[in-house]
Amino acid sequence: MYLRIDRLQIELPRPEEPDPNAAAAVQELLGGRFGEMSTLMNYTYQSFNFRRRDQLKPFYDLIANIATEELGHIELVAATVNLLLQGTTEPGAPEEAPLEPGKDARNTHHFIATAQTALVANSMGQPWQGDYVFNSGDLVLDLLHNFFLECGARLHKIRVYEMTRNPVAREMIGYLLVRGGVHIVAYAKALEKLTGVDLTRMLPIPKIENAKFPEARKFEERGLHRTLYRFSLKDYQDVAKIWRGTHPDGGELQVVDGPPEGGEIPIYPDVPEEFAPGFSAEEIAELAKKLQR
Ligand code: MN3
Repeated sequence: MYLRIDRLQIELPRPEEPDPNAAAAVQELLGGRFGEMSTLMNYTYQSFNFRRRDQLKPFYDLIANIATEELGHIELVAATVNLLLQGTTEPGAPEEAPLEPGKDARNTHHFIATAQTALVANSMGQPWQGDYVFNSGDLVLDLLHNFFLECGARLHKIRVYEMTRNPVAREMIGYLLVRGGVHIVAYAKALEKLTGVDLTRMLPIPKIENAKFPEARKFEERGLHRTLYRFSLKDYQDVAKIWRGTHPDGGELQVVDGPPEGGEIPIYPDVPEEFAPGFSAEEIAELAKKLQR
């Protein structure tokens, strides 16, 4: 089962202006084949379906614990999409076509389907699909797939970074490059334990260091690339049997018992031209007063 903390894994900067086309590009990192929905659901189902947890617990703990971190990653990318879309349209009567800016935006679904918030879809609007989940039951093959998935995810993050200078998007990507880097090394270490093969010699894929990205570098300077968070009150302790020793780039690996401190979830304003959340500002204030009682 899950407990939930009402915070984002980092504090996101607030945008100075709307950037709906950056939001459309960022969708790839949420609902694309190599997006956070895919890492989340791959590790989640691999943990649900894991065989011989009694004997192979460190590998189970690693997959289950990383799955839980990924739940916070979809949350972070969704918040980024929402912030980038914020302010794209202004209130107005229907005959004034207040949603007209959405007509020429890359993703019209943001304006028609979700009232300018995140979709479970990629940058072209294609819905995330369950067959992005690979779970063969062969532990080495599943871990090898996860290593590949994280490297593909890294490539896509870097390409989206190269598509937008938006500081909100880049902050999120910088952080997730570092966290994805942890997961790449973690799956490589798990495979080394099982087979003796050192996959870290292939890294980085693609051949560019995280430190080349200022928004990733600052998180690495805080040691986050060497840190595995344990996302549980008491469980998944055996991650420390895999996440130990030195990082391929140097420095000691460490397990932190608990989540990152994180940042606040933004409060999204009402968007009357989208009829969301469906009450006027005065009615919302009135409701808030009533709910206080
Ligand atoms: Mn992730």
